[in-house]
Amino acid sequence: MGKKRLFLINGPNLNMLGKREPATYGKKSLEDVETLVKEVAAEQGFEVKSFQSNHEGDLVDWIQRAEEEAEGIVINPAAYTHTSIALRDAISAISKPVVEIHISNVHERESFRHTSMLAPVCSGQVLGFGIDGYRLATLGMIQKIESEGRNHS
Ligand code: CA2
Repeated sequence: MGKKRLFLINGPNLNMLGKREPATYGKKSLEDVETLVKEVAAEQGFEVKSFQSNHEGDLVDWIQRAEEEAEGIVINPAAYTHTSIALRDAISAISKPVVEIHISNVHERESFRHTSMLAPVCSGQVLGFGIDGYRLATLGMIQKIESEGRNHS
């Protein structure tokens, strides 16, 4: 059997990380985030497939792919967090665990960021820890996968 795999999915505008708004989103690039998650996952024996898109339907496609190709998903859905029934339905339709991560503390920002359409169908949520939140989300995701495996065997 091959290595266990996680999907790292980043939503709209996160390709701008490190290029704009460092006060809110830090100085690290999306590539730095992907490297961080790959390193953290590799230490736990997992490989990572990483995907970023500005398009809602493409994100839906990747969530669906996880059912066959990954053990779980770490996702920053960005602005679609607050609006997307399509992403919520896609997460509901798969059996794999999904952890939602936000770089900023959305609860100290505008009220429209306080609601997540996705949190009720996710296994967990990490927010407000900057880029390091991706590390926490990845470790939490792997712990969940490993403990579910133990429960079922
Ligand atoms: O805090 C987060 O991670 C967010 O998911 C980021 C989203 C925002 O809509 C959510 O409410 C919270 C925005 C991502 C935009 O990313 C940028 C990065 C650098 C420069 C400009 C935008």
